[in-house]
Amino acid sequence: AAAFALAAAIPAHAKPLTIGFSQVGAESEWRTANTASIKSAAKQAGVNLKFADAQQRQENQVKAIRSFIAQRVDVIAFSPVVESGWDTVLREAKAAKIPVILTDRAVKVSDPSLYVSFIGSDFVEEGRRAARWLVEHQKKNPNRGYNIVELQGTVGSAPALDRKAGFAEVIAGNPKLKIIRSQTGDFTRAKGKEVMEAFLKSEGKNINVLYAHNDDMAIGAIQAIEEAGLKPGKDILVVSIDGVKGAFEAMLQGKLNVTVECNPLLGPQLVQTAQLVKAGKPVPKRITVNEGVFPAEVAAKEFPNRKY
Ligand code: GYE
Repeated sequence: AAAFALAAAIPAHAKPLTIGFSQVGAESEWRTANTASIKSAAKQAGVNLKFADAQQRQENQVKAIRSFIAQRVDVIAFSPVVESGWDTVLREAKAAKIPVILTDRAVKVSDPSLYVSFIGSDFVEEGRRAARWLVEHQKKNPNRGYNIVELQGTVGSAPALDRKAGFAEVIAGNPKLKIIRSQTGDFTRAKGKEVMEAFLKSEGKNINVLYAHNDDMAIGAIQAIEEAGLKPGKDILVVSIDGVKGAFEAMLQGKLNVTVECNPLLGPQLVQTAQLVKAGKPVPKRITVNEGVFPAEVAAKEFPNRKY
């Protein structure tokens, strides 16, 4: 936070900063809020933002980054759709002396100097928080076992890998909590519904809990559960991540049990970090975001405060 105070020291009359930003896509409510936050923060700060939507494809992001290099933008920022496969293009950016800021999702690279900063949530912790809610719930019904189906996010993405790992870590060693099926729903409502339909077909009433890596997949799955004649939130507990408005609405209807917050409003931090980098000031290598957990019981009270 201390580093951000310096942003005010950057003269307003300096040549406007150009940021090239490659977004993952428009796959979820979270993503829509994230895009809006970045666009409005750039506008407010008088930043020239070149925005490219990758439609969830790494090859489109690589192309966008190469085009930002060719245009000689001041700073490249992107939310990497998957974790691996970035070394080559990031080396090209480094050779062109254009600093790279990661937002939202992390990368696995051999050389950490290929990016200056990563601004985003701790996805492993989010997975742990989701599982901790379930562990607490199970304690109230200690003799019962819970069969869990898991809807994973985009294959190879940091939030899917980390949310899976964090959840697994907390339920490990608890024989009452068992993941019986796990498949990707690509972070979308449509896929979440489709995969949940398949889970219900093969497992039927064996399913006690749905753990979805994001709210959109949970909302799609809730539809599938209802169409199968079961009550989401009761016959099948539903646990998900993000904390978008749609999740709060589902909680108010008793169809979702808990959402773990993942804050998409990263725009102001991104713009400030880019300004500091451009001014040659030091920035933290890792910038995290403060987040909460919202069980259904607090949904009515919290709903009016939600910004996304
Ligand atoms: O949880 C999901 C989105 O990367 C944290 O991507 C983000 C995730 C978010 O599609 O809804």
